[in-house]
Amino acid sequence: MAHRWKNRLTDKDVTPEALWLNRRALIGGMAGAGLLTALPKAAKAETLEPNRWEEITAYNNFYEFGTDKDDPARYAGQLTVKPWTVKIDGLVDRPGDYALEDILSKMTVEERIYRFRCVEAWSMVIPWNGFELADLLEMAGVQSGAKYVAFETLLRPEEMPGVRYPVLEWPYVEGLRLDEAMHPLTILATGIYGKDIPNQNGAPMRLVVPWKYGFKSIKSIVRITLTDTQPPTSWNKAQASEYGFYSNVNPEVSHPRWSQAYERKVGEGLFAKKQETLMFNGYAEEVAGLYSGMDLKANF
Ligand SMILES: Nc1nc2c(c(=O)[nH]1)N[C@H]1C(S)=C(S)[C@@H](COP(=O)(O)O)O[C@H]1N2
Ligand SMILES: [Mo]
Repeated sequence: MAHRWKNRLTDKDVTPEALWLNRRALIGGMAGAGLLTALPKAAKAETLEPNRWEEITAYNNFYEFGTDKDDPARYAGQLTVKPWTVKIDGLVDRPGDYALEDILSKMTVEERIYRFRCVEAWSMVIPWNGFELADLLEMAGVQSGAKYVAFETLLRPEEMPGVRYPVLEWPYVEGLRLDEAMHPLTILATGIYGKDIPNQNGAPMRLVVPWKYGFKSIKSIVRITLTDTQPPTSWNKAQASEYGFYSNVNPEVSHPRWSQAYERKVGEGLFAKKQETLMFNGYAEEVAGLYSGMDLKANF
């Protein structure tokens, strides 16, 4: 299917692969703000010693494999990603279990380049391979009553040591409004830097929504449900005052405990000048229209 979006970024903008591979170490040098510090106290106390949390905030991002800094890389290798099926259900004409191989045989998988925020404070430009979510939704036939799309990650305790701990409610879930889901910038990624996506990055298929904070990009998706009501999301369930449904990158709306107005480029070092975070992560031209008339401070 023809892509409807023109890339403005070039090869020169892409974060060198070596820097991407080492980003955990680079980012880990920074103390302080991070997503997981926001977890309810009860969850923290039950599962981890307090002195570990600084580390966790800076390093981890696939909690099904654990919250230690190198757990995802260490344990995600054991995840069985072939064969893989995605259940598409709810308000669709053709509900069912779709085999990823069948889906891919009908899609044009292209290398797309996005400017992408990681761990909510660092910017990178990542070349993802994937296809538009809209193409898959059209394959399933979206019914007229559908207003939202709900996503669910695999929950397979034998292969996911982290789900023993109630750091989040499992399975990990996310959601988009239907118009966000149908936007050409919203992709299902199956590759990165021209290779299969590594398990710890969400193999074999993860969402990428480049104008939203990183946690909206749900990994290892097994179910996509079209609904008429706004679906729950994992981070909103964990801490509603800090993580809203929309989670659009917005320098004007601070996280309750830290500013989100500035970011650093991965690889430029801790003492490099921070750059201003761009509205919608630099994609305002493409996506601002989706939110016209909405109060983005209330709908954060
Ligand atoms: N299923 C699942 N998806 C997830 C997460 C997770 O813990 N489980 N972490 C999210 C967070 S907080 C971030 S920042 C991104 C990180 O993606 P990356 O590892 O490709 O940088 O994945 C998101 N998707
Ligand atoms: Mo994150």
